[in-house]
Amino acid sequence: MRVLLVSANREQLPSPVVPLGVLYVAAAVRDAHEVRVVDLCFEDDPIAAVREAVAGFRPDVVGLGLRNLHDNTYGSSEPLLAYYADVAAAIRGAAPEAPLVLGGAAITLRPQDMLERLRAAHAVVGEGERAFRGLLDGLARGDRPERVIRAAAVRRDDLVDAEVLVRSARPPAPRESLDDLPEPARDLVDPRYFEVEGTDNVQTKRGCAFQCTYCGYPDLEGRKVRVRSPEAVADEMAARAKVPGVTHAFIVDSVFNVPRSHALAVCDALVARGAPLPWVCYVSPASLDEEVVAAMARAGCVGAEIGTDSGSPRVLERLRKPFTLDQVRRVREAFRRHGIADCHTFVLGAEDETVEEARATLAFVEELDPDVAVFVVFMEDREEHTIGRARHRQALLDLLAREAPRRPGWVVPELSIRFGPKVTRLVRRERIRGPAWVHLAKSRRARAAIAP
Ligand code: B12
Ligand code: SF4
Repeated sequence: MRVLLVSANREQLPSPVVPLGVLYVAAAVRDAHEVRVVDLCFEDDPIAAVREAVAGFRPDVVGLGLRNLHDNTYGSSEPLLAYYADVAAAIRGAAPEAPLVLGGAAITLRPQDMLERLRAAHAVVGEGERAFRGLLDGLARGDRPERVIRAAAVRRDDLVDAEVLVRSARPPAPRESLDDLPEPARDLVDPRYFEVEGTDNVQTKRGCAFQCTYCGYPDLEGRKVRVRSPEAVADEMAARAKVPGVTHAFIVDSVFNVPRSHALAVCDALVARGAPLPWVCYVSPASLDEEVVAAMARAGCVGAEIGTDSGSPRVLERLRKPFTLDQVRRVREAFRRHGIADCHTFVLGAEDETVEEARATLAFVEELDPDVAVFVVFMEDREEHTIGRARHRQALLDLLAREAPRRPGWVVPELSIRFGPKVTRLVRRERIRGPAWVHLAKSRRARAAIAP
């Protein structure tokens, strides 16, 4: 069958992101089906581009990859959903006979209303490789597959009784090793990603075993951690380093440093290949010690993003974060010693946090003095906007508006403080490559070093 995969994401901040999931899915099906990818990220007229791609290829099936429900401000998802609906309508209009299959993080997080709203034939919830392949093979045989296809790693109670879920008699697919998956179809990537910014993405594992209350990552990848062979990861990094324009890698794991033994093994394998690319990753202060930080530095890590979330022990506990503030302090010191830039994200207004606790978070950030601190004011997806809630949010934003501008490493995307198209244009004009926040961190450190 002819299969067109469409990556709808057009978000350019903090940087354009290579559609790794779509490329994994493309690789998993192209031995049996003819596959094309159309990426709308850099298209001036995405609707015209998708119509043209459909008309030129005449696909039997169209897979629509949807990544983000939110932008960086975590405000309303309405504008994105309206855009996705336009893309879906354009596809349906140009190929009315071809089943439209939705996939990607946005679908896994909200499968049912996305199916309805985008009037699609199917939705793949969770990892797409086996599920989409099974769906295509079924369609090719003339089967009538379920409307929602759930990947084996995803266990979501709310989906079990979902109206749209036509139960399957088939048992879930057996768990395969991640090493059995073909490498992402990088020959199909739009080269403009590496002209603009230079960061490619690599995955070393899937899953997160922690249970922070608000976090959807375990829903996306499962709670059981499955790892790739460290050698395969290092080979992939070494190969990416040879691609013109690729200057950095982002390790997209939910948490790079857990399990600890795997993180150390990946670092060793990278060192054995001469630390081929500078890279950035997400870490958790839980079980992150000096030995791991030193190994990361040797292996080429230049930046670590940390979901520290709060400076209030009570709020951390409420969020079920698996670490203490003392662990955060120790990790900060270790990164400083080993020359890895750190970027901590703080979420104000989550759970029943009081304004006093929000202030305690700001005081903690001041004491911690990370290279970069990003602040987000929490908003539930489709949260009901009561007047009280709106006032509380506004009070937190006012607090940040007063405090953040005079602290050099503080970033507030929602208030465009050290974030936004203007900052990005400046960074690109200077021909700075790799994640912009790492450069903000470096320049802060350099200024601190020469300060009297
Ligand atoms: C790494 C990461 C980043 C990095 C990316 C770095 C890089 N160069 O790649 C950075 C920090 C830059 C980033 C930024 C943002 N991110 Co982010 N990010 C992630 C993370 C942790 C991993 C994404 C990833 O690469 N996964 C690996 C690939 C292989 O998985 P995948 O894309 O999900 O694809 C699989 C399935 O979804 C499915 N699939 C995918 N496409 C398709 C298509 C079809 C047809 C089918 C059938 C299946 C299918 O199969 C794939 C293979 O199994 C996820 C959370 C998570 N654990 O998934 C959040 C996540 C994707 N990000 C999210 C968001 C919101 C953002 C930002 C808007 C805000 C922010 N700062 O976090 C920006 C937007 C950036 C942009 N330009 O789009 C959200 C998106 C959903 C939502 N809530 O809106 C997520 C899910 C986290 C969350 N908060 O819930 N992000
Ligand atoms: S450790 Fe990170 S990825 Fe895992 S549940 Fe907590 S916030 Fe989510």
